[in-house]
Amino acid sequence: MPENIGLSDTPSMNRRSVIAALTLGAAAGTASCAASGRRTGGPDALIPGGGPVPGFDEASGKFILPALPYDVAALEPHIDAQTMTIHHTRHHQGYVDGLNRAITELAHARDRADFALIKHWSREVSFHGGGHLNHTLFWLGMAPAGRGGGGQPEGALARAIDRDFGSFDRFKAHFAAAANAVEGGGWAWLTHEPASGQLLIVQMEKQQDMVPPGWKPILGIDVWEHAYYLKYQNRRAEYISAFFNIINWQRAGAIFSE
Ligand code: MN3
Repeated sequence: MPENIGLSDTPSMNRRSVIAALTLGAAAGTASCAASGRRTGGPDALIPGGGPVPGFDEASGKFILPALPYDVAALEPHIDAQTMTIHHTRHHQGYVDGLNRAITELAHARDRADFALIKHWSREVSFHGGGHLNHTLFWLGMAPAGRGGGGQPEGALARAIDRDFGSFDRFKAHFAAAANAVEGGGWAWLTHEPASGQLLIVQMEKQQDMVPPGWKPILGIDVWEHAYYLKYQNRRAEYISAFFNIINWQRAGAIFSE
């Protein structure tokens, strides 16, 4: 995802600062990251003053699983604790591991000057890198209902939603329909298209397909079955409806205005 929906137009942004920009919105709450000595954010931080950066460990040079910014049960009843635990510690960890593995394999390929598997490992970087960043953004994009989650956007983002969708209710119906109609595993994202300045809702297939480069991800919902099946089974629309109770609109607004 870094290349698909990167947050910055700054050519000098490297991998780390992209991740910093993508993940700092609610990172002030990830105390365990600070405790473990991971690097702190630079000028690309979404929250003034920066904060600990989840998702990459400077010391080891490896991607890591960021701590959740809230307790695993904090989003109940909309997302249950068991789903959160499995989703975070199994699925998201799998993307982290897959990304690290693919990067290592590509280094080995360069060492050997053997690019027979270049298509496979390049795709693995894209898929698992997308999975890592998508999930990091997803956790940070939610907050407990009534304690930062739910309600409606305010300020510039609210005005842009009214301008581009007609009203918040029309946006909500559009976003929910897009998410509900994703075929197989994927996401729906509210994005900012930089050339026109419009907000556009797009589907993402798998973890990386169909979001154009440079489009800023403002709000995303994971509609892979692993995100909801334990609680909602086949009722994806109920899960999407519940998601609106836990959207962290303050963070979405900060990303939009950044
Ligand atoms: Mn997922």
